Parts: sequence; structure tokens; C-alpha cells
Amino acid sequence: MFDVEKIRKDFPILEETVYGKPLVYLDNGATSQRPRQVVEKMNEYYFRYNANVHRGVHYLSNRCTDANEEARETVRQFIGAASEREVIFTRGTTESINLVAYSFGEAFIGAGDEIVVTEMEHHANIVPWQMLCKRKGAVLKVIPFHDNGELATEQLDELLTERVKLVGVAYVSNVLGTVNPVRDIIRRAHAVGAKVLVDGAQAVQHLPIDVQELDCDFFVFSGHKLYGPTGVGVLYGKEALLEQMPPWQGGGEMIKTVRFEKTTYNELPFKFEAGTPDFIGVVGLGEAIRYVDSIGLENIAAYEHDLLHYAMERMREVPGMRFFGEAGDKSSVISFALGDIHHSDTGVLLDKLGIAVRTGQLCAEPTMQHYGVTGMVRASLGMYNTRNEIDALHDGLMKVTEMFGIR
Ligand code: 7TS
Repeated sequence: MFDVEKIRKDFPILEETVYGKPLVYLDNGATSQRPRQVVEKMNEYYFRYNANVHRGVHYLSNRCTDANEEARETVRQFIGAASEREVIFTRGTTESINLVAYSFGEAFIGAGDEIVVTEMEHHANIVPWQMLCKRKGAVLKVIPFHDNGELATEQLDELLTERVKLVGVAYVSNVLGTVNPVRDIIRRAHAVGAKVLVDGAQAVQHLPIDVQELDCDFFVFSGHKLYGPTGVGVLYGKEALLEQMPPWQGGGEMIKTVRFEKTTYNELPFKFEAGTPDFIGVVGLGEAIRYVDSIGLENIAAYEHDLLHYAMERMREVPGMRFFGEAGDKSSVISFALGDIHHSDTGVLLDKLGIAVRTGQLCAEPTMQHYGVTGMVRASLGMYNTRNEIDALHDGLMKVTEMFGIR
């Protein structure tokens, strides 16, 4: 049974007040909060077991190493990967995508090749590909989206030619909340021989993932949006593909032997993990996944779906409300504008009421350009948000519209 009040008790920050008002945290798309279990597990490792991983003979080092490899197995199960060799720890989604852009790009992208992304991508899934295109003389193409926030998949046949080597697509848009039809995109990309990277940064905390069932070639996400720590994330890649890709950073850990004449590289996944990792962050990520699993992503998805619909209904009552993103399949991200009130005015006024939302370009300038706006206000919901908090948002928005004379 999904018990939101019980879940809230695991997140001490939700009991905080700001400006004397109860905190209403609706900025989960930027980063979620962490439950006690995650922070306590990390404290335990800092206080009792801290030692560098994969290189010690002593007890503490072995203990941390084992905990890291256990976390890798936890991630493997969480995303349904075939092997732990396919799970690479990184600093987050951004680093995971840069790793692929560099390493896959080095091995497989040449002049005249094409890379396809969507118009609704976060900058992290645009800029690394632009940099790659510049290095290699490749071309970046874009799948547009319709005003309702759904991808223009009818243009896929035209865009997906034999020249396309890689497609990068967000599973869930961080602005529009659209759950993209990634299975269909992957199938069609594979038909022309292209690989597909799925950006799961806004997906893993909302829907169950099975990378083998999706058949994606790469899948990336961050710990900190999944109720885990900052500074740690994951790159999943199909083993056969990762084997063919060169390392992207050199240093300790990623090598087998080093001679001045010739260095050989470590096996997967260590080939892509140069230097000391955030090994206690990795332990925290494993704990966050255990926490989410204990509640169950199906239960979380059902609860958030209900909350999303309640929120959209309540917000529709607010004069001047304009939603951005009303796709049929939508996650709990609500971006909007109120009449012609500037997004940062709305954000600042809500803040004074204790309500945390994000405003601005949301790291997705092309999405802003699509609608011809300089920014939006975004409320992004997590599993611990409640109908009461949605009511507080509704009342706050009513106050904002009153102040600006919108009726
Ligand atoms: N991809 C998507 C879809 C994202 O939403 C984000 C972060 C990233 C990539 C980058 O993740 P990072 O952990 O490497 O920074 N999105 C947001 C956001 O919507 N507001 O703040 C960060």
C-alpha cells in the first residue's frame, strides 16, 4: 500500500518551514530530496568504513569496494541490464552523455554522418552532440514536437536515413513532461542501423525501466533526481558496443598495465571509470534504489499520475493559466505561464508563500523557442507531494493573479 504520510516522515526536510510557512517542495525535476535512509547509510560509510576502493588489501577498503560492487548489482537489477559490466558509474546524466559523445563519437562518427536529437531535449542531450559534430564534421538533425508536447514521429521516416549513426532522446521531457514513445523510436532507428541513447534523467524516478526490453543501446540517469545523492549517476551501455569504444579519460583504475611504451586498458566497466569515484555516493545511490524499490515504481507511478491529474484540474481554475505540454502520456511535470506575468515574478511570489518551483528556460532553450517564450514556471512533483500541497499551489497562484489583476 502506498502511504504518502509514512513516506514523508522519511524526508526530514519536508517538515521545514521557509519564511514561517510550511515548505511546499515542487522542484523535484531539478533535484529531489533524500530520505533519511540514504543520508544515514552514507554517514555510516563516512564514519565507519571510509577508504578508497578497488586498491586496498585492508578491511575498510575491501568493505567499501564490496559495497560499491553491490550497488552496481542493485543498479543492474533496477534497470534490467544483462551484466554488471554494462553499468558504469559517472558523475551524472551530463557526464554520461558526454562520455558517449566522446567515446562512441571517436569510434563510430565520421564526416557526413548524422546524429538525431529531439527539439525538447535538455541542453545536456544537445550540446555534447553539437561538440561532437564540430569535431568530426557530422550533422545534427532534430525531430520537432507538436504544440501539445508530443513528438512529430510522423517525420521519423524522413529523418532516419542510413547516414544516421545515433539518436538521442529523452524518455521524459523535463519541461513538457511528455513520455516519449522510445520503443518505437528505438525500433525504427535500429532498422537503419543507428544506435539510440535514452536520457532517463526524468524517467527513472517515475516509471519502471527495463533496458533489455526497451532494447536501447545507452541509457543514462542521475542519482540526485532519484532520491539519491548528488555527484553520482549511471551510464548503461550494451556490452558489445562498450567493448568497441575507447576509454575517454585516462588515469588510475581504467588501466591493466602501464609502460611508457604501451598501456593496456582495464575491462568493463572499469575501462570507463578513471580515478577515484564518488564511492560513498555510489553506496548512497544503491540505498536510494533500495528505498524506491521498497515502495515500488508501479505504486509511485499510479500515485503521481493521480496527483498530476488533480494538479492540472486545480490549476485550470486559475485565470490566465496556459499549460506547456499536454501530451496523452505525461509525467508529473507541469510547466505553465499565467497571462503575461513574468515567470520569475510568479516564482518569487510563490517562494514567499513557501512554495518552491523552478522558473526560466529550464535548460531547454529550444523548447522555449518553440513556444516563443523567454521562460516558464515549472512545478515538478515527487512521490512525497500531496493534494494539500497542490491546494497550496493553487491558492498561491490565485494570489499571484489577483496581485497582477488577472481575472
Ligand atoms: N537530461 C534531462 C532530461 C534533465 O532533466 C536533466 C537535468 C539532465 C539531463 C542533466 O542532469 P544532471 O544531473 O547531469 O544535471 N534537469 C534539470 C532540470 O530540469 N532542472 O534542473 C536540472
